[in-house]
Amino acid sequence: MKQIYSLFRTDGEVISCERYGNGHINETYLLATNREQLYILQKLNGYVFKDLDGVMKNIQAVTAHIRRRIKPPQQVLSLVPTRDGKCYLRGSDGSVWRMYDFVRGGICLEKAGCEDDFRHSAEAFGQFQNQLADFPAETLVETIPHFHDTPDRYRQLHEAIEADAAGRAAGVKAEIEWYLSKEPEAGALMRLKDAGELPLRVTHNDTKLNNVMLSDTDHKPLCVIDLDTVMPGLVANDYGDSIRFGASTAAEDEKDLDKVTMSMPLFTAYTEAFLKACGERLTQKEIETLPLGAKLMTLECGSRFLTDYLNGDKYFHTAYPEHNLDRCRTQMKLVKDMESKWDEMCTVVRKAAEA
Ligand code: ADP
Ligand code: GN1
Ligand code: MG
Repeated sequence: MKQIYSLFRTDGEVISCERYGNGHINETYLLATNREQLYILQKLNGYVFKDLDGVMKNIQAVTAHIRRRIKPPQQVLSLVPTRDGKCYLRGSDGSVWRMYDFVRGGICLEKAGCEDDFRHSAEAFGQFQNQLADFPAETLVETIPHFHDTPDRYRQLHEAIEADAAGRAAGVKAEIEWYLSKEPEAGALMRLKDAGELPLRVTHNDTKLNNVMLSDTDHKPLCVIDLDTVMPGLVANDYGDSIRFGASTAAEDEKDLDKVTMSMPLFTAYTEAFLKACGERLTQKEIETLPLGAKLMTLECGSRFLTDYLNGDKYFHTAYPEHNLDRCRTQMKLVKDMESKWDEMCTVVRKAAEA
């Protein structure tokens, strides 16, 4: 690692370098220097992102745009240049490495400790969308084509079932059958987008709770991170992915499905804060389709976990062989729970929009 980090302009000499965080995609390291500076070093995932130059170009442009709009204590990710003045490093093997200043005074939560924490994450993502509302969307590289095209995710699931590359399909017949039974519902948001009924906006597209940093003192929003997937997208998907991960009463990989439900108090807290943060800009149709975003993002993510399980765990980082399967099962349980709470979810959204 030394030959990598020594090529960046750190303040002081690096004295430790350890694997860090719980991201499923990049390789993340925390570095400390003898001048008490902390840095985040990341090896970008070249399997997931085919255009790594494009990813970095987007991040430079988006962070520069946000930097002009934030007020302290809010922060934005800040890239550390390489010694020859570039914003990332390309290794001789083609790998791409980047370094960020460590966001000081912040914490990343894996689970909302209380409704207020989740409320604050909603404010952060709502504000993030406002900050990018006047960003020239056409200049963004589509870092993962069809990222939240749920019918296309189903196409990939069909391919994975057909290929059965890891020989796992026979063992997960029930899961395959359930996901396929939901396929007719998968295209609802894409159809509205294609019909021009939902606008494309600059969205984050990966709005998990651990992709936002809150202040370590009062847990107020501090900094939105993980900007690799900032692209034109649907508001319902940003909202929905937050609900999928953060309103669950259990971890994404919980084995005991009895523990996995969608918490209505957390759902309500997020909805109220999100609509307050960006509500005025949203169309009536966008607001109406927020519950659909929650359900379809959960269905889509679950189908991606199942696809990756069938493909032999090529995409998401896994800690054990059944990891993607456990994740796919929690998403099934969450979708079912959302279906049982559907009317209540729609009422909460309607009331929050009227408030
Ligand atoms: P992945 O795409 O793999 O999820 P992230 O960019 O989200 O990668 O980083 C993984 C984790 O590293 C985050 O969840 C967060 O805990 C931590 N992290 C990333 N960037 C920073 C930063 N600039 N300051 C502090 N922590 C960070
Ligand atoms: C990945 O990078 P991370 O861990 O924040 C994934 C998301 C999934 C999520 C599931 C680029 O997010 O789309 O929803 O895992 N990111 C990418 O936890 O595929
Ligand atoms: Mg992340």
